[in-house]
Amino acid sequence: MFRPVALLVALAAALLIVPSAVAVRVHVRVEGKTRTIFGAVDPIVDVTSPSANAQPENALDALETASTLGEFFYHVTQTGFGPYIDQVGRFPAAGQTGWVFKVNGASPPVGADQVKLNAGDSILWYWAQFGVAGGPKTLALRRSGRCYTAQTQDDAGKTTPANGATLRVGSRRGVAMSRGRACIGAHRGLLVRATLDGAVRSNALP
Ligand code: B12
Repeated sequence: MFRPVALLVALAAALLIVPSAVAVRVHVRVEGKTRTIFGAVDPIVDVTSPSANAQPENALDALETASTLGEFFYHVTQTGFGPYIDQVGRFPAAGQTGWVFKVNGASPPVGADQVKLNAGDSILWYWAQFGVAGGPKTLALRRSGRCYTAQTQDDAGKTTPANGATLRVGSRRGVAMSRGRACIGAHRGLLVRATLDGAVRSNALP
């Protein structure tokens, strides 16, 4: 039979070991300049930190995990602010374009390695072109029955109906959304997503 002290020691040892084996389960998507690079449907992936000392897992680890699962290239360079993702897939950051990320719809004001992840978070990495008005809004698509609602999200995560958005059903011709809403018929096997000029394409839904 275990003595209480031995039991406590065994428990403490177990707790010390667990973190290096445990992953955080989050949604990850990577939207490129012209197409989705990883996770159109915002899949759940198990993100682990490459180093037990660097836990908890962060938004850079999420990109690393997606890159492994999706076999796509990305590149990190060290800058005065810390590690900077200067390329994902084919396109390097240049001039007013580059790679940015959001967590749960909002753009963190710090580098990806500084943003710790919690289970259930949604991480979106995307190619962005910046102008005088700032960067592009992102699009979030939801479904209720046969109707879809698209909203734009700014860097603070504030949502507004995606006026002028188009609902795309597979590669079929798009359906104009009215105030970011449209209802469609059966489309078995095809994924649906929303697009809007100047905004990052939405997640895909069945
Ligand atoms: C232009 C710019 C960008 C462009 C860079 C385009 C390019 N060609 O590479 C884009 C829009 C892509 C960008 C992205 C981001 N940026 Co920025 N960016 C700037 C800005 C306005 C100017 C930088 C610059 O050109 N300096 C002049 C050149 C000569 O110096 P440089 O050292 O070579 O600059 C490079 C680095 O700064 C790097 N870089 C740019 N942003 C960031 C952010 C981080 C965390 C790191 C490590 C590096 C980095 O890109 C620059 C050009 O290659 C600064 C604000 C400022 N005044 O510094 C913010 C700034 C550096 N960015 C910031 C942030 C938070 C980000 C993002 C993390 C935002 C996000 N949530 O995604 C991302 C980076 C994500 C990633 N890819 O790893 C913060 C950093 C705060 C902090 N303490 O960490 C700053 C200070 C703005 C702010 N006040 O909030 N950024």
